Amino acid sequence: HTIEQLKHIRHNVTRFMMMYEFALKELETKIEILNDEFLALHEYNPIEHTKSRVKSPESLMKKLQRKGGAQSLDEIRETIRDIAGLRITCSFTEDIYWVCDMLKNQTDINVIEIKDYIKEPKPNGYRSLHMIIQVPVFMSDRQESVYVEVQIRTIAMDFWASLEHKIFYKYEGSVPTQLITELKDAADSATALDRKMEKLRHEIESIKLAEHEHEEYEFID
Ligand code: 0O2
Repeated sequence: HTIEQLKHIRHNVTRFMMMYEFALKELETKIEILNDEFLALHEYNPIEHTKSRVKSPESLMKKLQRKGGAQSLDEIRETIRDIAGLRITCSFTEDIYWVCDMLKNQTDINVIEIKDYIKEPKPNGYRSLHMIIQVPVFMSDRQESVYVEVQIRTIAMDFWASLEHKIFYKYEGSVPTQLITELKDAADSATALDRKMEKLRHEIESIKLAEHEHEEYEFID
């Protein structure tokens, strides 16, 4: 390649990666609006926190190799749909489906795929709701539909997944059987905790409702 050609490639790659940063910025604002609105109306935060990342070039190259490579940036874009990732952590499992529905309802968002690893956890115990969506990004000379992978989980699911991820990498994929069993056991405990917390939440809500009805009754008297 000549210097000019290399400059051109670099320019295109920079623009390509920037597109994912923009898509994440847009999506994060959308999530913030939903959360703030919900907080104002219900005095409650369905989202604990969010974390976004653009895949590192090393990790992108590895995944591309696994998928058989690509000839152009357009091909990379279609093959690797998690270059931009947003992880949303909620307190309760119910909130996960609320966030998912809210994203589905946004008319400028295209939902491409949903994988529900909560209803059907992975054999190792991994739970999370994954969505592949397309977000429109408006730039000076064009509009792009950008793929983003959204992972929505509870705090317990996130705690488990981050530990499992570390262990998986430490053992480079070949985790000892004993650890696999213990991890599965921990995943079951995380599921039980999520159920327990949701049950408590419902109990607290019904107490609040009863108090509210009682106050109204006194007011009418
Ligand atoms: P990283 O480093 O988190 O980005 P794909 O490989 O994406 O084409 P797949 O495997 O069907 O197809 O995608 P899936 O199941 O939606 O999972 C993609 C991402 O979910 C992973 O990204 C992880 O972030 C997370 N994930 C999936 N399974 C597990 C699991 O068993 N344990 C943990 N800790 N995370 C999981 P990457 O690219 O693998 O890694």
